[in-house]
Amino acid sequence: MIRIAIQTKGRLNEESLALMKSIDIDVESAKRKFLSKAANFPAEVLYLRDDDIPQVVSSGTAQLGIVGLNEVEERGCDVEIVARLGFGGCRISLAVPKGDKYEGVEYFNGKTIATSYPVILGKFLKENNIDAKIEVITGSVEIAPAAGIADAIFDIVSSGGTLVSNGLREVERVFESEAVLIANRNLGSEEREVLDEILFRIESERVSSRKKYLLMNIPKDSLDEALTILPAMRSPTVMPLAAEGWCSLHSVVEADELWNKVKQLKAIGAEGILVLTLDKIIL
Ligand code: PRT
Ligand code: ZN
Repeated sequence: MIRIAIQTKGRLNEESLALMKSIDIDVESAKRKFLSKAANFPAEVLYLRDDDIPQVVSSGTAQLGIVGLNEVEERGCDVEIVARLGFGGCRISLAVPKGDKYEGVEYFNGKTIATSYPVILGKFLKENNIDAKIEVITGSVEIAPAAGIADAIFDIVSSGGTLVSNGLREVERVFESEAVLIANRNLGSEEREVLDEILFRIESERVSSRKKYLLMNIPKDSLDEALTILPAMRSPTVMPLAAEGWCSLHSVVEADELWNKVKQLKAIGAEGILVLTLDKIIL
């Protein structure tokens, strides 16, 4: 049995649960229980605030966790980052009032910067030899300059809309983040096996989401050409059709090449082209 810490509510909750579902680990949402055992997998989910997840995983109260890389870095907890999950993308940036002249990081010398990420900011300032005061605020950092609490801010940016609506300008992108799967450093062999199974399923899911399954009828005369257009995982499947001179061709293609392939196949006489979404690809 492995315990996975997931955010109770907030920006990462929904996609963390969607990820669990996509790899067929069925757990109940946090609305019902703070600890939910999967019906069909040796795992249970522990719902927590994201701030607590790195610590809980590093101490071993949970063996795994899904959390923003920014939280892992800020808490400085010793955990293994086992997978980047491709959602919750954001950055932590320095922003200044939009009217201020900004010519480089020296701007921040002698300034006060409001943030909820003092550790990451402190490291950046040290690396750049900047002597600035860090004012720690836990919420609504973006209002600090207008409220006279600070000269600038260091905060999470995603679309940039919050900065614009608060009259601020992003000047330094300091830390790139996304949701990551973290693991305790001292997993037992059984826990490691469950983690490997989870990683295997995540990878299968990732591979299948980038591919499409393609079926079509094609004149036998065009088959050789079709096979050069469609390099499948090993080779495409070709089946005879009752209609004389035709066969059915099945293949897997990269989703971002789909329309280009379809165009080429139509040009050599393919008909009745079906495009299917793949649920899983087990390589
Ligand atoms: O309650 P709990 O402590 O669990 O949650 P929380 O309120 O601390 O965190 P939450 O749910 O807001 O964010 C969880 C994680 O999502 C963060 O640690 C990041 O890893 C990630 N993430 C991705 C974001 C954003 N995008 C984001 N845009 N976290 C916060 N924001 C906020 C940001 O603070 C700012 O106020 O959104 C605003 C900026 O957004 P834009 O789009 O206007 O630039
Ligand atoms: Zn939080």
